[in-house]
Formats: sequence, structure tokens, C-alpha cells
Amino acid sequence: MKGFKFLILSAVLAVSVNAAAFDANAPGVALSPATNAQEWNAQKEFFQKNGYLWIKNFFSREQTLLLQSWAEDINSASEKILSLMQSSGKSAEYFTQMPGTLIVVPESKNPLLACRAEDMLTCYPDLHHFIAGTVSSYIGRMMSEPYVLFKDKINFKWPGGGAFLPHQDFPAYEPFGPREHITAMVSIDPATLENGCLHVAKNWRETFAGDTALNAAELEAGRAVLPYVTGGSAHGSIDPKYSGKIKWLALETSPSDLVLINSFVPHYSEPNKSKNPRRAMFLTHNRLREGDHRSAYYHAKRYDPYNPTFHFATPTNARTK
Ligand SMILES: O=C(O)CCC(=O)C(=O)O
Ligand SMILES: [Fe+2]
Repeated sequence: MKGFKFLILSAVLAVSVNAAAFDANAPGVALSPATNAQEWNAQKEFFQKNGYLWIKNFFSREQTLLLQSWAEDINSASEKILSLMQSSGKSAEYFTQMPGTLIVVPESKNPLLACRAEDMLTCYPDLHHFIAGTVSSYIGRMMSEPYVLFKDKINFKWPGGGAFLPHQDFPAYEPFGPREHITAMVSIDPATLENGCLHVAKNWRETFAGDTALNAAELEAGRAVLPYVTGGSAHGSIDPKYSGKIKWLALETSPSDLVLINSFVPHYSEPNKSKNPRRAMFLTHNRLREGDHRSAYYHAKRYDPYNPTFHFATPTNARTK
């Protein structure tokens, strides 16, 4: 009887260890943050191979409430800035060059609604500290070396707004130095197919294997840049001949989840067809050994906000310039 109980117990333990690593029915989903060497390795290996990782139950209930309250504060500050922009008649540069002010980009169809707000962490030092102590330290632990924040933003994606065409982030970040990036997506609202959740490419290296227009070694390393549109309203989006071949995985995330993507994995999102916003923070990191470039990045953005490199496949007017 004792032996039988032991067998049952070890079977249950074996199942729960596997479940904590990955859910076989949902590729790339870890049901909880890694807690032991085996889980850390499994998450790192999956991320390095696929370019994304989806971790459930990363944030506690209290932490998600805190993040939601920061998102509300950032939205109301953003709306004040947009309304001042309208009423004062001053240019966007006038506001973006004001030290310590959020960089707010309006929705293309509504100048009073924030499509996104950037450099939030400069304006909300407590949020910066919170992200450094949760998300950044987790990335550093998983990758076995320290990572530092490179850029940060919140995309509000209001009802009717906000499609992001298929794109890779790397070409937009490349001019600033680091060769590798890890972006953490923190969902403020539950993300669904209806409200425009993020989709990531599945096995994109395999999809394009043998394509002679691509550098085979770069593709093998998961570092190939796919041909993309330059100029016009689709600037930065992957050439449809390529994006049409990609198989996509929809990430219907909840606010306690953490999603990590590298800057090469193709991704996109549909417009929000629901009645509520689909807010998400995007916190991009690079390896500390490649330098701390956040201030230089935001200095460039504040003084040259219309440069197309800052408007890759985004639903704003500025990208047409
Ligand atoms: O908010 C989204 O759905 C996608 C955002 C994105 O890919 C980006 O801003 O680079
Ligand atoms: Fe992106």
C-alpha cells in the first residue's frame, strides 16, 4: 500500500513538473515562471529557437492591478498633452522636446486619442523600478546575463483602431547599436482575437528555408531580415509575398501573462473590433554588454520624431512622412 501511494505521488509530481515547463497543446506556453534549472533551460531553449515565449501567471493579482493603475495614469497624462497640443497650436516637437514629458503619438483618425505613449519609465520612476525588478531581472536570469531597458511604450489600441501590419522590429532598432533585443509584452487588458491580440510567426525560419533571396546563415541563426516595404503608409511592413507564407500563432493573453519576443520574429495585430481598449506595454531590452542606449534613443526620437525609423508598421499618420 505504501509503495502504491508512493507511485501515485511520483506520477503526480512528474506531471506537474512537465506542466510547469510547457503545455504541449499550446506551443511556447509556460504555465508559470521558471523555478529550477530544468525549467530555466527549457524556456531559454524555446525562446532561442522560436523567438518568442509566453509565460502564464507571471504577475500576481496585486501587480496586475498596479500595472492597470499606471496605464490609467499614463493615458490621462497623454490625453492632457494631446489636448494641449490641439488648443495651443504648438507643434508636436514643442511637447516632445520638453524634458520629462511623455512622447505621445495620436491615433491617425483622432488627434485627441493616444495611439501610444513612449518613454513612460522616465516619467514614472516607480514603474521603471517595478519593471527592472520583475521583467528585466527575469530576462537576465533566463538569458544568464544582465539585460537593460532600451525603449518602453504603451499601445492603447482603442476600439476601431490600431492594426499593426506584419513586421520585424530589428530594422527599426538597428541604427541604435545593439544586435539583439528582447521585448516583453505586458497585457493591461485581456487580449483576444476580437480586440486585436498579438500574432507571432510559428517556425518562420523553416517557412523560408531554401529562399535564395535570403542569407541562409542569417536565417539559420534566426537573424534574417525579410524584404519589407519602404515609404508610404505600409512603411516597415514585411513584403506581402513573404508575410503571406507565414503561419501565425494568436496570443490571447491575460494581464498576468508575460510574453517575450526577439526583434526578428515576425508579428502583427488586427484592428480592435471590440468596444473596449486593448492596452499593452512593450518593454524592449538589450544585453547590458552591448551598452545602455535608452537615453540616446529617446534623445534622437524627441528631436527627430518624424523620422520613418520611428514609425515602423504602426497605425499613425507620421509614418507617411
Ligand atoms: O500593439 C501591437 O499589437 C503590436 C505592437 C508592435 O508590434 C510594435 O509596436 O512594434
Ligand atoms: Fe513590433
